[in-house]
Amino acid sequence: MNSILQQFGSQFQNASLEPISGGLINQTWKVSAKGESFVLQRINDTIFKEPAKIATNVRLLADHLASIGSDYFLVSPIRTERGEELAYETGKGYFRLTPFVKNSKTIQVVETPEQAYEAALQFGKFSSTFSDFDAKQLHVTIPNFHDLAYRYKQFENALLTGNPQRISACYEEINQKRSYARLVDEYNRILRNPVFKLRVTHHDTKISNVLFDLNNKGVCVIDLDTVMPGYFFSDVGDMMRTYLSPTNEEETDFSKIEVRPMFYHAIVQGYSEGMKGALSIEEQNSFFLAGQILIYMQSLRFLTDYFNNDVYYGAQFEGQNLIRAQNQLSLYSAFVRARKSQEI
Ligand code: GN1
Ligand code: MG
Repeated sequence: MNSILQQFGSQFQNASLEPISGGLINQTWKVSAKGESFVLQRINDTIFKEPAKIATNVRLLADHLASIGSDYFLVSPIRTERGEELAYETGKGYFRLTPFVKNSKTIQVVETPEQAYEAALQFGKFSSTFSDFDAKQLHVTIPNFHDLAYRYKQFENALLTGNPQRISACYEEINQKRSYARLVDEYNRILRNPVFKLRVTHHDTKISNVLFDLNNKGVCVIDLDTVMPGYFFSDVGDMMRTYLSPTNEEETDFSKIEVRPMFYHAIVQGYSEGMKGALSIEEQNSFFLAGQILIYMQSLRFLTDYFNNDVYYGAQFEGQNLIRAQNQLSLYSAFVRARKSQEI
């Protein structure tokens, strides 16, 4: 990676790199150079087909903050010596460098409702900070990313064109997915209803995308690759999907999957506060639906990828994406059970 780092200046000559694990899509390293720390990320350009759009989006947001004199903390990329927001090298791809925010940390698992509250507050603040910015100005970095109708179509297509052995062994999962297809109608209903507003939306609200300070207060959100015009259900729903259970999508022992009601209420409270009254009544009444849509969508995406021979998410072992899909279905059931018993 050293030739990439050189593009950012001679101070990186003897830089050391340490991989940071986490995401399924991009690769990330912590870089130390001359006593300072940075984060280097290789953008997966099979998935983000036009990485320059990400950089443009971050610049548009930063310009907007400057124009309104906001002190909102947006982690912007460091430019190369040639003034570019991305370093590129044939065969290696696109890289971005950002400062490592001092005295900050990330967490991998949500252990307390306070953490869920802090994160939700940050994601709410992020959207509400840009309430005077026309979200439609942002580039769409991944087309149809959280479009449930499109994801459902991809799933039905995979049933026609995917791996026949894998498909024929998944009779039950396929039926389950189809039995929840009414969520696609609910999703379409949201899109048609103007009380659900198009806003600057993060689209990847997992806990490791929030920086915390050393007193465990949220500082800001990071990983702005999927910041696009979107709807509240994406950010709220993905928090439900990733904060409610102490397990994540890799858990193979489904008996450990549970929905922790206090964490649900912490998300609702934190996000509502962060949005500073911008949510419509209908949006406020749709927190549960947001969770349903996102959990279901992720399960569909994993199963679709399993049928498509793991081309999108990859797999470290045979059947990994099937397990992820089943895990998310099991989370979906726990989520609905918690609602029925009025815990959430
Ligand atoms: C991907 O790479 P990561 O973990 O930030 C995916 C999300 C999924 C998530 C599931 C661009 O995010 O939509 O929810 O995996 N991002 C993309 O773990 O597809
Ligand atoms: Mg991400």
